[in-house]
Amino acid sequence: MVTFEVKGMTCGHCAGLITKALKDLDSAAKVTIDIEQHLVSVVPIEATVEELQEAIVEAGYTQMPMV
Ligand SMILES: [Cu+2]
Repeated sequence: MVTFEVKGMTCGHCAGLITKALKDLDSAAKVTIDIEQHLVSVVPIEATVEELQEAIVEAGYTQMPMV
């Protein structure tokens, strides 16, 4: 599992957009979102971490990978 901190994700609408972007990239991935903590956790099946990051950015959000 990889977790990203997504600064601009503030409501369910944002969470929905990000979930859709990630699922479009990797339909079998498991996506868990914590809006209050601005965290997006992904268990990717096919996508790389880099591709997941790109999908979040392309959806219009800036993100930082959590170490
Ligand atoms: Cu929002």
